[in-house]
Amino acid sequence: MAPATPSQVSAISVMRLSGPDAIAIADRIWKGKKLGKAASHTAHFGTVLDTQGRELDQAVVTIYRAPHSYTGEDSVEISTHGSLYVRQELLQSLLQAGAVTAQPGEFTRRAFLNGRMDLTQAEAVADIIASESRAAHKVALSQLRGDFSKRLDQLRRSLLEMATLLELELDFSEEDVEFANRSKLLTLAKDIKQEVDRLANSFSAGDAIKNGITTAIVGPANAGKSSLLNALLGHDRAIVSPIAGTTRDTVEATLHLGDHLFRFIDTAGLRATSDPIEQIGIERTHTAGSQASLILFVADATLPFPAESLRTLEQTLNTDHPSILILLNKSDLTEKSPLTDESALIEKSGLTNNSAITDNSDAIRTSDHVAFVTSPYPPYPALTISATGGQGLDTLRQYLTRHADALTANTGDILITNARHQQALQHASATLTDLLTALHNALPADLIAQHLRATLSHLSTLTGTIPSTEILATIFSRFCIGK
Ligand SMILES: Nc1nc2c(ncn2[C@@H]2O[C@H](COP(=O)(O)OP(=O)(O)OP(=O)(O)O)[C@@H](O)[C@H]2O)c(=O)[nH]1
Ligand SMILES: [Mg+2]
Repeated sequence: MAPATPSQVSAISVMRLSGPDAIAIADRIWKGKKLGKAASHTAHFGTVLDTQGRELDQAVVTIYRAPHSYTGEDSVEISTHGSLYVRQELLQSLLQAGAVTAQPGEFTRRAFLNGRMDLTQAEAVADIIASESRAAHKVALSQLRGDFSKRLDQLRRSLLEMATLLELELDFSEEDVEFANRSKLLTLAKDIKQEVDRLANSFSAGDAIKNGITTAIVGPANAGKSSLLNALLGHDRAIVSPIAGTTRDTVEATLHLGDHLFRFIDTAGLRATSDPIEQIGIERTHTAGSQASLILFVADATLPFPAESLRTLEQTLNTDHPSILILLNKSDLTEKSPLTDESALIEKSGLTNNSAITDNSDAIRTSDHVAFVTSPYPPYPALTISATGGQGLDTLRQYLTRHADALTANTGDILITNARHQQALQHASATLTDLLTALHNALPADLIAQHLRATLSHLSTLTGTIPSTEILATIFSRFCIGK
């Protein structure tokens, strides 16, 4: 038993019971039609009683009979008025009537153990509850529907077929027959590895969708990074001052743009400093940059472009193709604003080295086309803005949305959003490499079968066909009580 709604004053409050005695226990605190006789999927109006048998509240009780319930067991949902007092008294009353309190995620855990859903679907339940944007919700819903499970099932089936043929061959090893055509096996294993790798690699996009697209705001001290964060958020989140070195530590804030959630990280300004605390801050700036999906490099447009800072930053990034957008800020102070300088407009070809903008440059430029200027540091595109005046910020928002769209568009139909899934897929990919090597070297059937079985076992941990208690404990402890 557990409350399914939060501990707050609300219109209604729902208490949930599941298990073979659920309906009998509900009957003990109920005045109304006998619930023990009620059919599955029926709702009943009546009165719930407190520990003394006094009327507590009017309520609607919904009955679900096994196996047609969320958990697969007999279940009862009691909806009362959303008073904290009623909720507490009802809890006591149900405890006295024989119910026990549920652990976090226990309902979903039982649903999994009773075969109502597999592990990836159970995890999707937690994701859908936590989803904060349309994109995150869409991925979680697809996983809950079983799209990922079905794809895994297809992969497992193909592998099982191969394994069966190999086992047959082992049974008839005396006769030197080859049931499993080796070149067919090789093609199949290659295809499966390709799909497993694609799924494992979709994690970076999936993670960005689920937890927000990490966007680091980096650049020299005093360039207006914190002002930009505040302007994007529409409120003063970070401290802004004319003193260089104002931001000492990273400041995080989330914002919805289009269908996506962004996680902005304002950082300490890059400059030579002897202050040990500021140095730590600058180290953190580099870390934030290397972990970001997109870097907004903010520079003061009234000063020479700080190419050296950008070069140093580039060296700390662990990718050869970072997504960096240069923002030339304080354009309101430049004598001849690049915003009006038509000759500074970049041609389409000037954008071709940056993947996120290449596909979208036309669309962005039509609405606010003068904001993009010749880049002081190709291949990264540059945009003139004014964090305090607001110029160029609409274009920046469009750029961000399009970056997010591009990030999530090319990843195929199924995305993974869970580090556990990525790890299992990476393990499966490693054993598939062993399998391919064994096939290439025409190794004996028993060795090939061994790699096949290892791959199958990694894929099985995903859906929980072979769950370990440790995995189950980790997954369900992340749930809220009552789910
Ligand atoms: N005129 C003008 N001033 C700006 C603009 N953006 C920021 N400023 C000013 O520049 C100064 C520094 O701004 P911050 O946002 O604190 O700069 P920062 O990059 O976060 O600086 P550090 O945290 O020290 O690295 C402040 O006085 C801001 O008001 C702008 O677009 N135009
Ligand atoms: Mg700052």
